[in-house]
Amino acid sequence: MGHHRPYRDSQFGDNMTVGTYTVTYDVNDSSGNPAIQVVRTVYVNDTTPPVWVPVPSDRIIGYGSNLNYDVNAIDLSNPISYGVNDTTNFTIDVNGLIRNNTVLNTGVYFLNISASDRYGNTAYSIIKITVKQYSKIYTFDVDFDEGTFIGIEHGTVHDQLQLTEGVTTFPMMWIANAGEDTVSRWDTDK
Ligand SMILES: [Ca+2]
Ligand SMILES: [Ca+2]
Repeated sequence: MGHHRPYRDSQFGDNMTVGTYTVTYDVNDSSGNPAIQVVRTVYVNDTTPPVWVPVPSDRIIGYGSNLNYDVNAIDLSNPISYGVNDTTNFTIDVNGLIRNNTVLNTGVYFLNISASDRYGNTAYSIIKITVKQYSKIYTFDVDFDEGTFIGIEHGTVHDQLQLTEGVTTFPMMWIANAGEDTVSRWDTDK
């Protein structure tokens, strides 16, 4: 009984590319004399979807700002093509960079991202994109100084507002227009 010495082709590694391969086995007897050569054909298919690296995660953005989120999937059968289910609000480019198409309303968007290899095996990932209206609380002197004060100050007691001692005339007034659902601005210093 001879033993088998499989011939290993250089392209026949651990990570096999899709294709058809011919594998030749030279069978020797125990004395090393050549006996029978056996030829086998091996078919390699890719049936596995790409793998997310890292797995996409949820995003939170402020209203009026833009989403710029780059996702990545890897696979032996490149190139990978990316897709998103909501093409009204989002796009994804060939590198997996997700952007918004339009100004996103506040709320929650569930986005189904796909990554397909060259043979159509597809991985999916659903992420939640939250668009929030951030509000700012004005508490400190530095916050107050972002605006213009009329009739108030924060110098006597810091980090809070109080009425100024002197009488200040407001520089404008809004006057309701009789009979119309409108207002007019009246600059009192003119
Ligand atoms: Ca694959
Ligand atoms: Ca990417």
